[in-house]
Amino acid sequence: MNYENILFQVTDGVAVITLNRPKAWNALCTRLNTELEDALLAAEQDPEVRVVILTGGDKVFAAGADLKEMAQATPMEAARTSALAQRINNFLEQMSVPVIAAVSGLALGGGCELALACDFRVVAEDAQFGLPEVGLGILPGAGGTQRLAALAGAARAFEMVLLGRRISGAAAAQAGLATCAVEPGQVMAAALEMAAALKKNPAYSMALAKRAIVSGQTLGAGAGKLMERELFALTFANPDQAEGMRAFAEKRRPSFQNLR
Ligand code: DAK
Repeated sequence: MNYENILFQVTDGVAVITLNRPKAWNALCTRLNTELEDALLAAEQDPEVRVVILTGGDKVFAAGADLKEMAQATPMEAARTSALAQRINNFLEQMSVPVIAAVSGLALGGGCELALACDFRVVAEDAQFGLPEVGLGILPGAGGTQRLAALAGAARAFEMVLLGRRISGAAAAQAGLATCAVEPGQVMAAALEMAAALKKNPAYSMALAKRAIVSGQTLGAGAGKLMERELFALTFANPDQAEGMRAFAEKRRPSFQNLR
């Protein structure tokens, strides 16, 4: 697919996807979402890719769904675009590689929901997270109500969703909504540093550990623990389990194959 609204680059096992529609504050139009879904699939299918970083660049992460497009949509078009947005956010959780959102500037509405669907959020201290949908007569429809409450608690979710209050990147890190907040201008460097740390761990056990965490979040803790038990057993089907334990016994660094 020819990308017009995103940039996609893989370097040393790190796939960087950059939302790139600056004139519309990276508003998530259907074309952008279609390209994003395509790039995420490509990253998942590339065995060389170990980590995905999703960013909007230095100025803005994304100002939400494309309101101009949404305002004119027929009910059938609205159904298709909302299915696409939900597919993307669910796929981010289902990917076998860790996904880091690198957030500078505004992450509003669907942009905030997109960041919340990633596994890590490395954010600028002065970034702004907000869910203004209720003020527009709709509500966050791409999983935001659930993911926000799970990450930062129902009290914060009520405040941000019903009152439409924005919070800064620094406050988001304190509230558990972001993984860490760094100085503006240092976001991509911090995300790449995190990617390098993730790459040291074997791909398959990270993939299964991610699946166990997400299963508990989506199915409940009881089902999550059952999944965890089965997934734990599955790690023994991958050569990196034997290598990790052999390296420990031999007091050396493991040399993982990273099959996933
Ligand atoms: N959509 C379309 N265009 C946008 C946009 C957006 N969200 N945000 C900005 N733009 C466009 C502006 O229309 C303007 O275009 P031109 O007039 O130049 O053609 C250009 O970007 C520059 O914007 P401004 O002139 O407004 O610039 P300012 O610096 O004054 O303000 C701003 C920037 C980002 C603060 C402001 O534009 C703004 O407040 N934008 C809207 C933010 C917002 O309300 N976002 C939430 C949208 S609702 C669902 C999935 C997802 C969703 C719902 C359901 N399902 C799966 C069911 C998500 C909903 C949302 O995200």
